[in-house]
Amino acid sequence: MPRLRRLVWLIVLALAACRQPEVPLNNPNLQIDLAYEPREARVGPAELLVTVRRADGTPIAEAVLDIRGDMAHAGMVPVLRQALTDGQGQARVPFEWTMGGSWFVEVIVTAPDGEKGRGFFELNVAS
Ligand SMILES: [Cu+2]
Repeated sequence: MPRLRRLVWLIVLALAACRQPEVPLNNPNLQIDLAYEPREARVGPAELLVTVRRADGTPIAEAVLDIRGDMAHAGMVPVLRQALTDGQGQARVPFEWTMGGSWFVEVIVTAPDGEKGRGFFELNVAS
């Protein structure tokens, strides 16, 4: 029995080590906005417009964006993109809605000073 318990602990520790540290949702220091074109999302190519600002509205340039678009149901291949914000704190990111239905877009932002924030957006994509 002690040996089994030790094995279980090792597995628990290994899983904990693998998990990425949770990035805070809606960090007030990193205001993340998402818009997209076409403005009425439908299946096909699209463009995401991500804007990142400080709480006082100052744009954050050269922030790294890790973007993941996925659907509410299981089994989809997520649409992953990386981008960097410009001097206006904006990035235009070529994207694609690969299926109609309920989507979410998660944007993890890493500012140049290392601060992180996460934005989470839900939308419906027409077929
Ligand atoms: Cu789907």
